Amino acid sequence: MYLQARRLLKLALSPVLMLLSLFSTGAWAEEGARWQTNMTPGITEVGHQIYDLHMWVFYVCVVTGILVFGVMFYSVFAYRKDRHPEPATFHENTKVEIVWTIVPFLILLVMVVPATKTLIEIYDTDDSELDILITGYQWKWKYEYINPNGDNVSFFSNLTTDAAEIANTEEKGSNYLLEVDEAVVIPVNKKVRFLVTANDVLHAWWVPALAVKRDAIPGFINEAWTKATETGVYRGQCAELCGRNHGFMPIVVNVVEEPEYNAWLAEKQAAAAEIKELMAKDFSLDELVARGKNVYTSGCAACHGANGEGGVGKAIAGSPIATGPMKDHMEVVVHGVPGTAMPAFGSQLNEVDLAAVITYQRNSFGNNMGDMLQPVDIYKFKKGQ
Ligand code: HEC
Ligand SMILES: [Cu+2]
Repeated sequence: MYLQARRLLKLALSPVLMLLSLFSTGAWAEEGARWQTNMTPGITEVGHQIYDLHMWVFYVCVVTGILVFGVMFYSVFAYRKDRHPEPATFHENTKVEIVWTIVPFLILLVMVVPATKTLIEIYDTDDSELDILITGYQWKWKYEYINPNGDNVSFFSNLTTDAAEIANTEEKGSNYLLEVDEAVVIPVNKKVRFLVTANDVLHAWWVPALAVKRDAIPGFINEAWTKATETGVYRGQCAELCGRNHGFMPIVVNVVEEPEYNAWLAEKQAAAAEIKELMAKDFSLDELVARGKNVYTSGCAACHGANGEGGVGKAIAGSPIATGPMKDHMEVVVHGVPGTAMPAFGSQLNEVDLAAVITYQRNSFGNNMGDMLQPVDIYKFKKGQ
C-alpha cells in the first residue's frame, strides 16, 4: 500500500523530475540518472545529430510556448471585461493574418531543414563495411554475419536472467532482463549495416546508444546502420509488443577494437567448421548422450524439468513420444508443437545437437530405448527424405 502510494506520487511528480533531470548535476545526478527521461546522444555521430535536433526542436517549442501563452495570459489579464467593456474589432485584418501565417511557416522551416538532413543520413545505408542479418523470433534474436567470401556466421542470442530474479525470489541483478548468452560483436569505427526481419510476428530491434530502432517484419527486410565511435557493451530491447515474453528478448551489443573483432569472428568460423565436420561423423550412443545432456540442460530443462519430470512442457520420463517411433520424436523437436509452448528447434539447433538431444531423451530419465540418431538422419528428415 505504502509502496504503491509512493509509486503513484513519483508518477505524479514525474514531469517535474523530468525537468530536473534535464538540468541535473551533483546531488541530483544519481536521482537524475534513474529518472533520466531525455534521449541519450549515444556513441554515434548520427545519435548526436538526433539528440541535437531533439534539443533544438524542444527549445523552439519552449520559446514558442512561452511567447504564445505569455501573450494569451497577458491579454486575458490586461483586456478583461471590467477594464475594456468595449471589445476591439480587428476581424479580417490582412496584416495580422499574413504575420500569423508567415511566422509559423518560418518556425517550421528552421525545424524541417535540419530534420531532413538528419533523416537522409539515417537512411543512407550505402558503403557498409559489415552486414548483419537480424531476425526476431518469439522470444530471442538471431544474428547472421554475412560473409561474401565464405560461410556466414550465425547464432541465437537468448536471455540469461535467472528465473528466480524474475519471480522476485532473488535480488535483481544490475542488468536485469538486459543480459544474454551471446552478444552481437561489432568493430568500432566501422559502418555496420543491419538487415532486420522477423520469423514469426512483428518485433523491433532497438539499441538507443547506437541510434538504431528498426521494425522487424516477417517477409520484409528493413535496413539500418551504425558506426560506433567508442568500445563498450551497449544494451537494448525489442520495441514492438510481440507476445507474452516481449520483455524477455533483450539485445546486447559488444563494440570492440577491430583485431578483437577479427579474433572473435575467426573463433566463430572455426566453431562452425567444426560442426560441419561433426555432421559427417558417426557418433556412438555414449557420445550422443553426453552431448545431448548439455543441450537438454541449456535448451529444454527450463520447460521439461532437470530430470525430465515436466513443467511448462510435458514429462519426458516415460513420454509416449520419447519412447515411441523415432520419426514422431524428430517431428516434435524439429517442427515443434504448433499452438503450444514447444518451439520448433529445427532452425535453432544444428543437426549434431538435435541428434544428440533426441538420443539423450530416449535414453535417460528411465527411458531406455537403446536407439540413436546420427546428424545425417536429422539432415535427411529436414529435407523430407
Ligand atoms: C518453452 C518451453 C519448452 C521448451 C524450451 C522445450 N519444450 Fe518440449 N514441449 C513443451 C510443451 C508445452 C510440450 C507439450 C506440447 C503438447 O501439448 O503436445 C512439449 C513437448 C515435447 C515433447 C513431446 C512430449 C510428449 O510426451 O508429448 C518432446 C519430445 C519435447 N517437447 C522435446 C523437447 C526438447 C528436445 C527440447 C529442447 C531442445 C524442448 N522440448 C524444449 C515446451 C517446451
Ligand atoms: Cu519482440
